Amino acid sequence: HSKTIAILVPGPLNEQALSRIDTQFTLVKTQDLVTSVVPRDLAQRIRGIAAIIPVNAAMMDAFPSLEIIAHFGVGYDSVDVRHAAEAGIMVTNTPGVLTEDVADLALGLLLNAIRELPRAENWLRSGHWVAKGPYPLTKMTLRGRRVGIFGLGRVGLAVAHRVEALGLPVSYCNRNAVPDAPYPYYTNLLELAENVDTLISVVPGGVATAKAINADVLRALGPNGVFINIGRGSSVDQEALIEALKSGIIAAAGLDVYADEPNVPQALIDLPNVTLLPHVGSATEYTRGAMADLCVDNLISWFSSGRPITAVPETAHVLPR
Ligand code: 8YV
Repeated sequence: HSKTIAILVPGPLNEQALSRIDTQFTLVKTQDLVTSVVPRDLAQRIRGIAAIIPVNAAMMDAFPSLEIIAHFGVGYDSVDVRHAAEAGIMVTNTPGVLTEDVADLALGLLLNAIRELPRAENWLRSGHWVAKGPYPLTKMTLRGRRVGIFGLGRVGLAVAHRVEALGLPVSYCNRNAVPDAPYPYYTNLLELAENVDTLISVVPGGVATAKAINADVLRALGPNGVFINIGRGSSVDQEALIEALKSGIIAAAGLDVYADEPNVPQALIDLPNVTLLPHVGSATEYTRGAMADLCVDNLISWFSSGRPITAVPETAHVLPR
């Protein structure tokens, strides 16, 4: 591929993705997307961006030859896709390759929250097993639970299959009913929450889902309620969640995503009935490698054939210049 094509990588990116971009294209690496750090003549030559960090309208406009933004990740709420579509800029993401690992993490959080696995392990590690005896019986169990899944996309479906294997009934809420999904469908999240005690959120970020999981939804889950989030922190009213966990409005939570990553409120960290992970849903070498390949393959495909592999729906119509 043409070394004349310059690809900007602002901020951190997977090593495998970086090295493949460097082999195929002219790699321009910067700390962040402050455009002033890219010399003017070089900025003119940037035809693609590969990034995890947010890309807004001003950043797109700063690169007059920009054709494609290859986002590293399936959720692309950090990219202003509306502006990209208007400006004729293709945006791609990395769906599919991370589905199973992310779905596995939902189960991990569910088991951690309900069976208190991190605390039980800590009991052993801190010598309590010897000194004080067995770990106390847990108040919660998975048995008898009804699970609601908010967002039945690729990952949501993979979570549903896992929950079925646990022997628990699944229902869901989604923008639209999913054809062939054998689970009861609710158009309304509050209604779903009223009919389950365990809610797993797998929705993307953005305005459509902003703070969708609010105080009312949490209250509807009830005092035995468990909330799991592997989607985006922006979909939760984090203050309401902290209050619900503090006051027993729900029983427990398991979180991989937060409102303002990597900042997790101390109030959340101080709570004993929440299990917290540092956004590791897709964080295996195996899956991150596959995401890296898909991210770079999108660039290669675009510049060699004018078609990306996994365009986001908002820019699927965009054609090469
Ligand atoms: C991140 C994710 O992209 O794919 C997503 O939407 O949230 C994660 O896989 C990943 O953390 C980027 O490094």
